[in-house]
Amino acid sequence: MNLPFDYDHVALGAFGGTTPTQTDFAAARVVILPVPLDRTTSYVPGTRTGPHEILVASSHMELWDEETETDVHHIGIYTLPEMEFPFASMDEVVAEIRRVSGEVVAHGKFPVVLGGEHSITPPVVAAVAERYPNLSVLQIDAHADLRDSFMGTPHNHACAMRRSLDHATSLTQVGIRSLSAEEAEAMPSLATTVFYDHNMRRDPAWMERVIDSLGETVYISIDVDGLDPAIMPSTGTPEPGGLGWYETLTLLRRVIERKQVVGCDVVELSPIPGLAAPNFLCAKLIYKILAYRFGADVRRR
Ligand SMILES: [Mn+2]
Repeated sequence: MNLPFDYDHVALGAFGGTTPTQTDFAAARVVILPVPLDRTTSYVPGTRTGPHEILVASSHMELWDEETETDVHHIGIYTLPEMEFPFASMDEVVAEIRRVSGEVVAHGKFPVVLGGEHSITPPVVAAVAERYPNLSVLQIDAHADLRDSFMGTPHNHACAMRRSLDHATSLTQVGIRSLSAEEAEAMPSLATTVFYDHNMRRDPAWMERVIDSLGETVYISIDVDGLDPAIMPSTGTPEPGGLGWYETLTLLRRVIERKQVVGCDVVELSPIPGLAAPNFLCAKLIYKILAYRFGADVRRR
């Protein structure tokens, strides 16, 4: 691996499989960063294998996207080896994720971070906000994740969005259907706009309101438990309700068309052995985001 920065983690396959020859880092527009962190999950563990299973599933995707009529992998998608953190404290883990994602962003790449638990998001948001000030975060999630600390640490996955707000200018939360009284009380004093799942069901204009709540520059964080567990059962803290597949795609496409989206993550996949569909959903979701974001650039070539 020939990288312009210091990187010492574990080797793995490439997003999209071997069909698109892995471009070199310098030529790639998109960099996939797999972060199999599974430290603070509170219910069902298993996010450690999430990035691996997304990459495996991605090697079985058709690379032609019929909706945008593009082969978006031509923009160059470079997959970094999995990050590993033996014996590191959460403070050290967070610092290393921030350092590496900062290098990716500093080289002008669009980062796609694969989780792993949601606590990987704040250091990525910190790194992205350093390059793009006034950053808005769009979070798709069942949970508010606004606790100031949980189970003795401010880096718990239940604090992911509270920590992200240390770096982002605003937060828009979509699909929320689980939070504590403490979080509900804190909300009015935080720079967040919340779209509760039950309200979205009664408001045909909710997507427009989401777009209106965002600034011009947006980072997207997708906790897969934001989706309906009927299509996404492979997650540690599932909640009934949530977004459907096409609803999710429509929202993402509209946001990407109207805003400057500068990076994203897909987190909290906790693969169930023998159940491929949710893993494949994650791979496809990422490829769709890239098709919406970079499809026009491929068509112009
Ligand atoms: Mn969640």
